[in-house]
Amino acid sequence: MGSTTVTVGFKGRREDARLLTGQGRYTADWNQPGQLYAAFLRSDHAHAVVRSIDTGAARAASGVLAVLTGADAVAAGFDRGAAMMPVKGRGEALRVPPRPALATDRVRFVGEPVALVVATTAHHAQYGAELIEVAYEALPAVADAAGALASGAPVIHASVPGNLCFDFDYGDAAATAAAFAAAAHVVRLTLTSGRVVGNPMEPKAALAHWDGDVLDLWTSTQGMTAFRDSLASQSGLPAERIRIRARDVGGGFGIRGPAYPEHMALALAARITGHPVKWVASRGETFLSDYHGRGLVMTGALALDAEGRFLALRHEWLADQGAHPVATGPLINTLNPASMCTGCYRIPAVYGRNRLAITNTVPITAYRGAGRPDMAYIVERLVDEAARQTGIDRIELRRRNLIPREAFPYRVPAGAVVSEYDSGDYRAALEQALAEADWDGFSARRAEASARGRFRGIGCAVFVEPSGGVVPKDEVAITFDPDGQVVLHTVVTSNGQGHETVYPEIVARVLQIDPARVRLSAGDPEGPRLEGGGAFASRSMMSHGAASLVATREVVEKGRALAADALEAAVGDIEFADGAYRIAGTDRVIELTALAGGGALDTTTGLAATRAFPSGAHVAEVEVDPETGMTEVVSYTAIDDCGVVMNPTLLHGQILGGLFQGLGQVLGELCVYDSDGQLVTGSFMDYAMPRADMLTRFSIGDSCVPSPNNPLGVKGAGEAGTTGALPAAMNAVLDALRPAGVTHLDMPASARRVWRALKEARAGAA
Ligand code: SMO
Repeated sequence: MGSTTVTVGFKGRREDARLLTGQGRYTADWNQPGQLYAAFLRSDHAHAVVRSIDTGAARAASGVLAVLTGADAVAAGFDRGAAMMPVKGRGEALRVPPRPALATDRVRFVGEPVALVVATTAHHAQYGAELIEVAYEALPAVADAAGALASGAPVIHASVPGNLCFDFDYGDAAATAAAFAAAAHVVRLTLTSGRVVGNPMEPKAALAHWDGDVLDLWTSTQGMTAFRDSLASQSGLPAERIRIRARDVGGGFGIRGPAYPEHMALALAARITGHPVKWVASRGETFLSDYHGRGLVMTGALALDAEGRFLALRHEWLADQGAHPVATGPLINTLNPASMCTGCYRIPAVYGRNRLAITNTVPITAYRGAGRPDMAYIVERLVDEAARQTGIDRIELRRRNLIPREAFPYRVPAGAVVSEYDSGDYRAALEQALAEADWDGFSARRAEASARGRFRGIGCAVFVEPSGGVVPKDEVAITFDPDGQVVLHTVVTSNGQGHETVYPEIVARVLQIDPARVRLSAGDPEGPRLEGGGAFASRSMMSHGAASLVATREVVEKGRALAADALEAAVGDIEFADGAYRIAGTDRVIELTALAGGGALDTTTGLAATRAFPSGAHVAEVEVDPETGMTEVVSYTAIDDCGVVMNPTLLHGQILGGLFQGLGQVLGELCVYDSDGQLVTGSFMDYAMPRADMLTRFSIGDSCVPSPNNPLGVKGAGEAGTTGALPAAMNAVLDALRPAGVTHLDMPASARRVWRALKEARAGAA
């Protein structure tokens, strides 16, 4: 249970040689004999009535074999909306309007698929799409959540009055009100977590092919079962007649979880033409149609007593859901953040209300962190603000209020939202991060920066987040190749996490053999039939990793009885070590794999993955150039409790990737719509993706408290970097700017915004 700091050192992963030499197999790499190519015609209106669609010229164009419109989608029954929301809100269920694979009489966001052209080449399909004439009648559009809920706003779906698709609350309103009434200090902040675009390296792509009445769909996905079920619920196709095929996936981030209308349209096109149909999105289509993330306006209020003890918290969130509630969008804006609504602090009362609005924009779903970075962000900015207002040092204020190690399991006072932090030592992580970041030496560094004309700031964040999610059971199977290779089968496929490296290591550790003797077979529809979820909510280690451990132990026990028979000894006399059984005290040995013939050791095991709560303490240090507003993260320290560390290289790679994704949002990423619903940031020219030089000095360490909730003791790491980065880095930016009179700033701290904030502060002071 000790704490260790591990300096990041990169050791190769098993999949790297394949992936780095162009031998990865992404969706676009799959082909089927006789395949055709598709192109989508997308709406260029944010909100319009579709009066008519003339497909005549397109159908007559060279190479074009079919043109599909919304009428085809409706005729096929591919027109159901789908969004996950297991609870009711304030008396009403989530409103999910129907959603055809292709728009019918109305378009509701720029980029919405309107027609699909199938042709002999991708270029012919694209050319055909340009020949389609759509008669639109423009309607007033609304591109922001507050505007959508305002009276008189255009109604986007007849079945969603006032554009409010879900109204949710949690906690104890009365207790919270009483605590606020008795408070010595009340701190209030309204912050945005702006809309961002996931932008996986691999754009959305699919190859649809009907094998009789079974749909084979090659596509990039975070989980074949969730994807299959998502496609089934939107299309009405029975799940057992859908086979999702994915090998390598070039990034997930939440947005590769669900099936999209494009997938349904391609399935339909393959059925109608009788040919496999392939489509690979352009980067422009990624911006226009991959579901976006965040899109929040959050108001938080913290009540403190005279000694700085936290008494109560109040949250009020306004979440933009885009033109349709989809996939986990509603969940991640309600239950996910509510499960961590008091952050790492002992706060007796909390009340939160989340309103989810429909707007004329791309729908929103989970995006790395999925509501958690936002909650960590508002809580940790409130704590810094409380420190400023009360005059209590911001670290001291945190020390006073952190949940102590002996208080676990800790039940969050979120009312009907049941959430119990499993384990942690937040104070230890904080102290470790402060030491590693040389927090106490900051004033000298600030003075030195000041002498160079730069504003230097330091910020910290302590955070906790639920990981795991909602899958009842995750199964893995172990089989044996005739040549003695152990094969681990999982339903989960990697979208960059290094499963090929780490899952075999878990099996090999139990068997005490070289991991090279274990091979991962992930997501093979022809492999053993397995139930289970995919890679989301930082879960694939606690779910499939833990199941691999349990399954391998079962294999060893099965083998023990067989070994006893083979060696003609009592089971009690059989020892297992180094992949072999031995009669204790003798040299009579038999290899485990020698007993595996005829499937004798084949094992399928399922595990119900229980949530865990990874946590961490991060410190960011930034410098701002007041002449340009350019903000640079000069150093970053991340101390994370992801539970037991399975493979430090992969763990720290996850943390680092998460940091970049969080810092991307802090420093530059923002998806902007005009008030009329036109997407302004539709390419990398306008949308500032983070680059490798954004963070060059960093230290990533572990402060491990094992989770009691799974056999590996792991907690998940995929989203921790992002969750910590938002509050830590923005607190640092504010710390840099406050001496210059800036009291408030929203993400991203882009040069333009920072420069303007400094200018306004100077004008205000003058
Ligand atoms: S944002 Mo995630 O894939 O739960």
